Parts: sequence; C-alpha cells; structure tokens
Amino acid sequence: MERTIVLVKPDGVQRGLIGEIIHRFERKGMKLVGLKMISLDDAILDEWYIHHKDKAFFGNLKEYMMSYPVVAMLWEGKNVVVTIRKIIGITLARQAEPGTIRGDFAMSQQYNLIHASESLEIAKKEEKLIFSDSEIFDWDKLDHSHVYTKEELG
Ligand code: FUP
Repeated sequence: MERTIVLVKPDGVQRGLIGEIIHRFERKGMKLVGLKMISLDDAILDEWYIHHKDKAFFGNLKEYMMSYPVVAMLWEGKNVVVTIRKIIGITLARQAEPGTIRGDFAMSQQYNLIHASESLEIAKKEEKLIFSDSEIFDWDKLDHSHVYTKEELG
C-alpha cells in the first residue's frame, strides 16, 4: 500500500473545513496513519516548495503557509497518491471540477485549501519532513476486507 501526505492549509483551517476534508478520505475507504496540527517554518517550506523557489509567488506562498497552523495527515491505501490528487482537484480552485474538494469549497489559486503529494517519491520526502516514526501508526483497519478484494490486499 502507498502512503501520501495531505495538508489542510491555513485557509482550510480558518474556514472550518478540517472535518469535511478528513471525512472525504475516510468515507472513500482510506486509512489514516498520522495526524497532527503544526506550524510550518521557513526551513520546511524552502524544502517543500523547492520547485517553486524561483517563482514570483514564492515569498507570498511561504508567508501564507506560515500565517496559521496547518493540519497534516498521512493517508494509506492502494494508489492513494493518484486517487487523493483526483479528489482534491486542480490547483486553480475556481476551475476545479465540482465534486472535488477545491471544486466544491474554494475559488483561489493560492487559497486552495489543501495540499497533497504529487508523486510517490515526493510523498516519501514530505512524510519525512513532517512525521517522525513514532507519529506513524500501523493499525489494522477492520473494514479493509470490505474495501478491497483478497487479491487487492495481496
Ligand atoms: P498543487 O500541487 O496543486 O498544490 O500546486 P503547485 O505545486 O503547482 O503549487 C503549490 C502552491 O503554490 C499552490 F497550492 C498554490 C501556489 N501557487 C500560487 O500561489 N501561484 C501560482 O501561480 C501557482 C501556484
């Protein structure tokens, strides 16, 4: 099974959407294996958004991500990286598909509520930046036998 990182960004926390966002992944059948509220700092964000460091919006983006705490989650499931990216919708929230989180609740490109790792490789990097080993829980989710077939569970 894959694991991927989700952040409810400062606008999602301020707008009271933490529960709604968790609910979407929970009811899909994904397993929550890590959860915490944290304040992101300069060092984490430099690493997190390294691919945007030369962009004009980088300073604003960092300032916004540090403006209030975020809620970080680690979700586990089959192909969760791709599935969660579909559930969150495209970056420019006002054009995101209805039914996606951004499509249903946001209008902005920067205030788009949520972050999710864009590949498995990045998910592993982001997991290390946010969670220590003792904050990751390997528990038996008893409904897995109804969420996946035996073959899918391996
Ligand atoms: P996403 O993977 O959908 O979160 O989007 P990106 O990695 O492309 O961008 C990261 C964050 O930068 C976005 F959530 C919003 C912000 N951003 C801007 O503020 N302006 C831009 O032109 C592009 C991205």
